[in-house]
Amino acid sequence: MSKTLHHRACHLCEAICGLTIETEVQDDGSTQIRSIKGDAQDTFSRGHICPKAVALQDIQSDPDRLRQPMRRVGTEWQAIAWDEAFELVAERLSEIQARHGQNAVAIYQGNPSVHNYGLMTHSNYFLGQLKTRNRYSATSVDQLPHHLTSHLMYGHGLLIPIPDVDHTDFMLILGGNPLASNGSIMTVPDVEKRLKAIQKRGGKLVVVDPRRSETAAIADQHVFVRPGQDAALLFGLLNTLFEEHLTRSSHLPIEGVDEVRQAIAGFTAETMSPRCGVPADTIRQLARDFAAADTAVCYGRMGVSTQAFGTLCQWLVQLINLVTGNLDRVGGVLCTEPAVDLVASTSGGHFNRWQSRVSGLPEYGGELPVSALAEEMLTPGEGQVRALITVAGNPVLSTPNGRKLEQALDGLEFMLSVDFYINETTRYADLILPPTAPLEHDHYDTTFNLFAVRNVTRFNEAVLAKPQGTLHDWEIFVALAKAFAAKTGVDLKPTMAPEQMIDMGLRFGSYGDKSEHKLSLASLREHPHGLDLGALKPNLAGRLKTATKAVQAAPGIILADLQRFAEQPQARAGELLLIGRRHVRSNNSWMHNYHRLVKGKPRHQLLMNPADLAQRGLADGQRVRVQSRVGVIEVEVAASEEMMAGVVSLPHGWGHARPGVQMSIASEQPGASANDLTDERQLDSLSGNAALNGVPVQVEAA
Ligand SMILES: Nc1nc2c(c(=O)[nH]1)N[C@H]1C(S)=C(S)[C@@H](COP(=O)(O)OP(=O)(O)OC[C@H]3O[C@@H](n4cnc5c(=O)[nH]c(N)nc54)[C@H](O)[C@@H]3O)O[C@H]1N2
Ligand SMILES: Nc1nc2c(c(=O)[nH]1)N[C@H]1C(S)=C(S)[C@@H](COP(=O)(O)OP(=O)(O)OC[C@H]3O[C@@H](n4cnc5c(=O)[nH]c(N)nc54)[C@H](O)[C@@H]3O)O[C@H]1N2
Ligand code: SF4
Ligand SMILES: [Mo]
Repeated sequence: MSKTLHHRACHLCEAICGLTIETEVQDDGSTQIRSIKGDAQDTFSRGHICPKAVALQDIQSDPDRLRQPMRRVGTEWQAIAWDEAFELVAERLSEIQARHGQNAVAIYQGNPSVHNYGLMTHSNYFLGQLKTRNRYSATSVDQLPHHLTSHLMYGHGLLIPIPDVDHTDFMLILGGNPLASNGSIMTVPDVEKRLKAIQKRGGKLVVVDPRRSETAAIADQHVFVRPGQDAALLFGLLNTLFEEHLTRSSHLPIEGVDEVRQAIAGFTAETMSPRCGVPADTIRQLARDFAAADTAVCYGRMGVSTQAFGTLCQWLVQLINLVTGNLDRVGGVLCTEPAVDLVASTSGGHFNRWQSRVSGLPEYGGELPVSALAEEMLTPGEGQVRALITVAGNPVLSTPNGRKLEQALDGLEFMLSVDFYINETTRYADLILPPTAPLEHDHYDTTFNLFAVRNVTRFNEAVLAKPQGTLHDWEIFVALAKAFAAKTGVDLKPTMAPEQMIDMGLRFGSYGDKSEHKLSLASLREHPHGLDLGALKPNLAGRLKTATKAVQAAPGIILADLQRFAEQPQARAGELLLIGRRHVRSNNSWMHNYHRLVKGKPRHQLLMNPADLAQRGLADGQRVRVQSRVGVIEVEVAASEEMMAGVVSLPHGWGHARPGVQMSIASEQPGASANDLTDERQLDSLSGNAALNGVPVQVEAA
């Protein structure tokens, strides 16, 4: 029996750790995975691995994972041939568009769409042909405020400055828990060691979070903040920097700083303190500490973008780095120079060119906010959505008011899912097309090299051969494109394989044919542990894509949003606010079907401060009813000193006890869905991003 060692990047989360995977050919000719370990020779991830990567072998062997197209007939699923499936899609979608117009077909693309490069290169080959304005994705339950802010300030939604974790002296994290998430919009494998290294070289780590998270627990300082009120804290910080003359000049061309200074003159630490629940002295001292550090980073993630003032938060984060001279500076925040550069090769994007039909929510980059999806299906009238395509997504569990979305899915004329599970969402599909599993296709990270804390690049071959009769995601989209073009009489331009596109991207990129590196697919193949292209360096001045080629510190639509912030009603006394959390053994909604990850004590309880429990006469471990405007769930409550009083925490992605879900292990430990409580009307109305954090709830004994 022959054994082989493979070197391969993990693309389950944003950290892109290098793995060493041993496979063995069995007597019957099949290949089995023997072990999955961190790759010590990857100079970026340095051997780091987390439990999810070990579960790649469970994804591979999971009997619940679909391996052939499945068509639903009533509540029954029947296998059908690929060609028949493609023909069915072309027939149904072209017919629905002919009857009801192009916008009658909606598209939702989930999170793995940006992790699986074949979906990045080819999903639009088919989806683009549909020419629908009803495009949605997980972006608007996640990082839309980051893109909008970069689009407005730097001229490109992907030009996002990344924390220079390895060189900074002071790191201020708001609403991110990299010890659980392994970093986000900050590709930083081995993050715990890197954060502790800041402290070892005499620097400081400060975490702002309504929960004393795993990251807060290792920090030098943890500040509790009232959920959804980080903008108040950030205004207080920025105002203090101006008022106490703690600013530093920048080498960058910048327009609008004085306008900002005037606009926020009233937002002092003292006036902001009651809103965010952080003492004014703490706010002022934090501003002084930040400004006094030689280099410093302010970083705000999930917890501060998925809230009512998500865009204000991301803008304020940028401004704090900017006015302290830490934007585009070693030890501050810096933009990457990736080998395949989506910033260079795409235009800066657009915002609010059209709006959603029912609620008038703004488009960004051709997508509408997913909070509008259910109402676009449920509200009759011209332009009503009648069909849906989901790609690598589970919006029933991951978007606000999942129960309303279920109702909407139930009424569709046709639904197609490209996914390998029959889960809470895909059970409504008429047809499921399953792609190959992660280790069965090759990988180049088009997305997360762009957000990495060093300039890195790597290409890896598939670890396992593609089983007979299966297709990669990209091949499914090519086949769909051909079937649809044939049906509608469209002339389809030829395409090439993802790896060929990457080869071109590499060779035309800044490390390509015209550089000393001469990177190409062939040269990356010779470096399966990845290539380090050096530390991030200042480059923003040359990369700005704004009309004036200057940083726009005071975009008009953001300044206009200050009014909404000033007028926000105060929280009601005694109200509990719901927030989310992540765990290192879980990955959004889809990795609960692997025994290795879910074994042991449940990790999906509602966490609540002991004082809040006592006040309601509740006990640790009891089952409780949690109610919001939109729904009610039952869940076990756990007393936790980690929680700020008045705040409860529930992870999303659970709630597998829905009828028809065919994920046997997940169904045994179902948990409840946080998004049966989150409210599709609670938004960062500027961007349309969902406000998943800070949802008012009542909790009582079940
Ligand atoms: N309350 C609350 N809600 C949240 C969040 C929160 O913090 N709190 N987080 C939000 C965030 S940040 C995100 S990104 C979203 C995620 O939301 P979604 O992207 O909608 O959901 P996932 O759970 O990532 O589901 C991924 C789906 O893709 C499938 N899949 C996995 N790999 C592949 C592949 O290679 N190809 C294909 N075709 N399918 C694949 C899986 O089977 C699964 O069905 O959830 C959001 N929702
Ligand atoms: N293990 C694991 N890793 C993952 C994922 C996963 O599901 N599991 N998902 C991946 C995805 S899609 C993403 S987008 C990233 C997200 O990565 P992160 O942004 O690091 O997300 P979380 O770990 O959810 O951390 C969010 C933190 O925000 C806090 N928070 C909630 N509300 C507020 C608030 O109002 N203000 C402040 N200041 N803090 C608040 C929460 O308590 C929590 O500690 O993680 C990725 N990595
Ligand atoms: S942290 Fe875990 S899931 Fe994320 S890339 Fe690394 S090994 Fe994979
Ligand atoms: Mo995400």
